[in-house]
Amino acid sequence: MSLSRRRLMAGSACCAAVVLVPPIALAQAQAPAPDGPFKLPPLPYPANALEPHIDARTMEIHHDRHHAAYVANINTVAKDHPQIAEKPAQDVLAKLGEVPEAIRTTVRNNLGGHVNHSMFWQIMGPGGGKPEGEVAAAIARDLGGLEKFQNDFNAAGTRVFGSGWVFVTVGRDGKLALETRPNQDSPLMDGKRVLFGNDVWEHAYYLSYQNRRPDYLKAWWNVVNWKKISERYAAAKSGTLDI
Ligand code: MN3
Repeated sequence: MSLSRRRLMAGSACCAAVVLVPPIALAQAQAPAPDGPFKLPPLPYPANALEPHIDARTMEIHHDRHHAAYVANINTVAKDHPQIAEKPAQDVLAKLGEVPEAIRTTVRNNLGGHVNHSMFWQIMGPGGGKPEGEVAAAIARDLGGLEKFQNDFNAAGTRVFGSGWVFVTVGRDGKLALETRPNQDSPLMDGKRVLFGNDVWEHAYYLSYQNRRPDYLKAWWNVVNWKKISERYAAAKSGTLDI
């Protein structure tokens, strides 16, 4: 077993991803992910595309190191447990109890981290804008309208203690709900579908916002890709939304 693999495994057994890691661990995380069935999706825009709301360095570290580490960790597990790659990720997460106990926490943290971030890059983009059409109507119907919803979402994200996510879930009937999860947990673990969500781990905002998570949450709406969210909404209603 290589040194880098031992380090990654040790890291995954302890904590999903560390925000402040010693230089040697960062260097390891920069190495290409071990070959395996799980792939790091490229950012769908340049790392600086979300400035000034999310700075390029934050995006580079977040995608190229944090997300890459989740992918590397889950590929390492898949070498000895290939069955975790034989089903869609959302199905594995919905039935974590069927995953061998020895790897269950590693799968929860790293497959969870992989799907959460894969969704996250998709639903952001430069340009901002407002929800339209069915999504706007669903926000008005289920979440009290855009202004109330954004205030509630930001408040929920602020209340997450430590690391976690704030999500909007969507049912097959198009109904929306707001929920938060710790660490890299996901509503997928309850068989739900995620319309979109925001990462409130410190690594998502600390370089620009330091401890001011509420400022990050507020600014984040400027980089939400409502067109992509509309596509995800339509997919959810037709039963084809995966992660
Ligand atoms: Mn993150």
